[in-house]
Amino acid sequence: MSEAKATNAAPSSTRSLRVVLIRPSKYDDEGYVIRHFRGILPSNTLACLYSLSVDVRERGALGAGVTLETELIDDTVEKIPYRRIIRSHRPPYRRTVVCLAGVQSNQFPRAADLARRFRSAGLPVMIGGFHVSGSMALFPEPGPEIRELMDLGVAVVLGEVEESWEGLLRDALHGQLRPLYNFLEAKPDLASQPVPRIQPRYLKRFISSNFGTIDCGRGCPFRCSFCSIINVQGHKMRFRSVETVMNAIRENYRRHRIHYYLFTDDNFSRNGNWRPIFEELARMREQEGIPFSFCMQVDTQAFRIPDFVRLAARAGCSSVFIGMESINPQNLKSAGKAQNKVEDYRAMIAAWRDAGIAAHAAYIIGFPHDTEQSVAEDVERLKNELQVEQASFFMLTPIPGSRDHIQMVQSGAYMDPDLNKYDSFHETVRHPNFAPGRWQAAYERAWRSFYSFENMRDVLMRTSPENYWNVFRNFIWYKNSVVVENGHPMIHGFFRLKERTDRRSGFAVESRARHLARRLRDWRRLARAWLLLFLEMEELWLQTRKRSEAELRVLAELRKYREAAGRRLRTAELQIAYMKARVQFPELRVPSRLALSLRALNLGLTRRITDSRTDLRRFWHRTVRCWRRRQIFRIPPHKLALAAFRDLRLVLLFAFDLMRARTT
Ligand code: B12
Repeated sequence: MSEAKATNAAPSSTRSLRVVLIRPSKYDDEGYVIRHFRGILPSNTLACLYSLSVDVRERGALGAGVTLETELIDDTVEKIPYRRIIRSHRPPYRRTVVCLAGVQSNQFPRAADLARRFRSAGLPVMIGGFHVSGSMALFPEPGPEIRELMDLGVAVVLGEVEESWEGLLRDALHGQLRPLYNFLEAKPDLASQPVPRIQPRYLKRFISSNFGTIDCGRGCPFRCSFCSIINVQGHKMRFRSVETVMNAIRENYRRHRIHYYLFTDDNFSRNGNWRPIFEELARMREQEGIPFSFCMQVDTQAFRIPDFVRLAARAGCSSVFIGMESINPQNLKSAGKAQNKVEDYRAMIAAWRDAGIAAHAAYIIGFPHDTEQSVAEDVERLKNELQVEQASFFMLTPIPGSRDHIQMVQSGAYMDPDLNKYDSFHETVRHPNFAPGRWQAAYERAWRSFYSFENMRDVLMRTSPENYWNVFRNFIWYKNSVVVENGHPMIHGFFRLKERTDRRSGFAVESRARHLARRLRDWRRLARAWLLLFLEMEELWLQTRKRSEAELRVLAELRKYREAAGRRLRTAELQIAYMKARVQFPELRVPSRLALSLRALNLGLTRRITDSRTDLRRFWHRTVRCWRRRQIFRIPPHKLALAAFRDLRLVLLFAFDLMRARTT
C-alpha cells in the first residue's frame, strides 16, 4: 500500500490527535543543519499556528471526546525527537500529524528531508509557508520539488489558514488529508482571529526569554519586484483588532514578563490601526508602568505620516527596520520601488534619531547598477553621510513568488537549482557587473565595513543613553553572526551545534572519529573568534559607555580629592567621595557598606583604564613576545599579577553591565 493511501485509510474512530508543529531550519554548505544552542528570533509562524490549535481545542471543534495536543519544535534551536514523534502515532486511535511550518525557499530542502523521513514512517505530513505559497501564487502548476512531496503523500497547503485550520485538523484526524489545499484567494479577515500565542518553554531556547513576536497585520501596498509577500498576502492591508493585540500583549507581560516585541508586519506604518495601537501602548507604559518596547518594519515614507514617529517613540519603539534597499535611484527604479526617494533619506534618519529610535537599514546588494566599487562607496555613505545606526545586507535573490523570479524563469536565465541557497547570502544568479565570486566578496566586505570597530564606536557615541544597550546588544548579535558564524544575523544564533547523523540527503554521515576531528577544528576556530569578539566588544564598551550621573559625580569628587591631597587615595576616602555623590541623588538606593567599599575600590582602581584597554593590550602583547623568546625574566611578576587582576575585573564589570542591561 502506498504511503499516500496509508494516510487516507484511517477510520473515523480516532480519539486523539497530536499536532507536531516543526519550524525547519536550513542546511549549511556542508550539509549540516544550522542549529544553535540559543537562538535570537523566535518563530512567529509557530506561535501563530499554536494559537490556532489551542483555539480549536478550547472550542472542542473536533468533536466531543476528541483530545488535541500540540507540540512546538524549532529545528533551529533543538534536536528533532524523531523516534518519540513516530512512536506517538498509533492509528487508528491516536494519530500524529507533522506540520512543517512557515517553510521559506531556503528551508525547503531541509523540510523535504523531514517530510520524507516522517512519511516513510507512515505519519501524515502537511507543509505550508512562503515557498509553496509563493511558488504556486505565480505558477499554475506545482514545481518538481513540490510535486515530489505531493507524490509522497504530503499535503501541501497554500496561503493563510486562520479560517481553515480547524478543517485541516479534522481531515488529519480522519485520515483524509488531500494532496493540495489552496487558500490563496481566501485571505482571512484577521480582525477577530486568535493572536500568536507565546509558549514560555519555547522562549527559553532563545537568548532573551522576554522577547515575543506578533503580526498585527498582513499585506503590503507596494510593488517591489524582489518581494513575494505581495503575491501571497496581497496588496490589501488586513489587521488584527486593537483589542486583541493589546490583550495579548498585556497577557504575555502579566503571565510571562514578555515586554520586548518584534512586530513582524512587513510594513507597520501601513497598518490602519497604527494610531490606536501606539496610543494604547503609550498609555500602558505611562499609566501601568509596563516597560514595553518593540522593533517594527516600516517604509521610507513612514516618517512623513503625521504623528507616526512621535507616537511610535511614546509607544516604546526602540528601532525601525527600514526597507531602504539601495541608495542608487536607478536601482530603486529597476526594482519598482518608486516610493523610495534617496534625497529624503537624510531627513528620514534624522527624524527617527531625533525621536530616540535607532534606524536600521535593509540594504540589498546586486541590483543591476551595482558594481564592486559602487557597493563600497554606498556603504561608506550609509556610515558617514546617512549615519544609520544599523544595517542588514542581503544579496538580491529571485525568491519564488516574486516578480524577479517569474521573469527569470520566463527569460530562461540561469538560476541556481539549489533552493538551500535562496537565503540572501549566496549568489544564485549571474551578475554582469561582477566576476565570479566578486559579488559575494563585495557583500561580505559590506558587512565587515559597516560593523568595523570604528563605525560601531561612532554609532554608539551618537546613540541616546536610553537606546545604548539596545544598539550595543544588536552589535554583539550581528558581529557574532558575521565574524564568528560566518553567516547572516537573521539565521544565526549563538553557539553553533552540528548533529552528526542529521545530514542533508546526498551527504554521507561521517564516522564518529571524523566528526570529532571536524568539531575540534570548529571549536578551536570558534574559541579564538569568540575571544577576539569579546575583547572587541569590551573595548567598545569602555570607549563608549554612558556613565550614570552618580558615576560622573563620583569621578568629579575624586578629582577634587586627588588634587587636594596630591597622593594616592585610600579606600576610606573613596568611600566618602562615593557617599557624597550618592547624597546628591537621594532617589538612588544607597548600597550596603560592603557594596559601597567594593564600588569605591572599584572606581579607584579603574580610574586609569576606564576609557580603554589599550595599555593592557600592549602589556599582554609584550608579555607574549617575551614568553616566545624565552625571556620570561623580563616580565615583572607584580605587573603580571596586576594586569591579570585588572583584566579580570574589567571582564566582570563588562559582563555585569551587559547582564544588567539584558534584564532591564
Ligand atoms: C518575520 C520574518 C522573518 C523573521 C523570522 C522570525 C520570526 N520572528 O518569525 C526573520 C527576521 C528571522 C526572517 C529571516 C529571513 N527571512 Co523572513 N520574513 C519574515 C516576515 C516579515 C514575517 C513572517 C511572519 O511572521 N508572517 C506571519 C505568519 C503567520 O505567516 P506565514 O509564515 O506565512 O504562515 C501562515 C501561512 O503561510 C500558513 N502556514 C505556514 N506554515 C504552515 C504549515 C502548515 C502545515 C499549514 C497548514 C499552514 C502553514 O499559515 C500561517 C497562518 O496563516 C515574512 C513576510 C511575511 N509577511 O510573512 C518574511 C519572509 C518569510 N522572509 C523571507 C526571507 C527571504 C527571509 C530571509 C532568507 C532573508 C531575508 N530577506 O530576511 C531570512 C531567512 C530566515 C531563515 N532561514 O530562517 C521571505 C521568504 C520568501 C521565500 N519564498 O522564501 C519573506 C516572505 C519576505 C519576502 N521578502 O518575500 N524573516
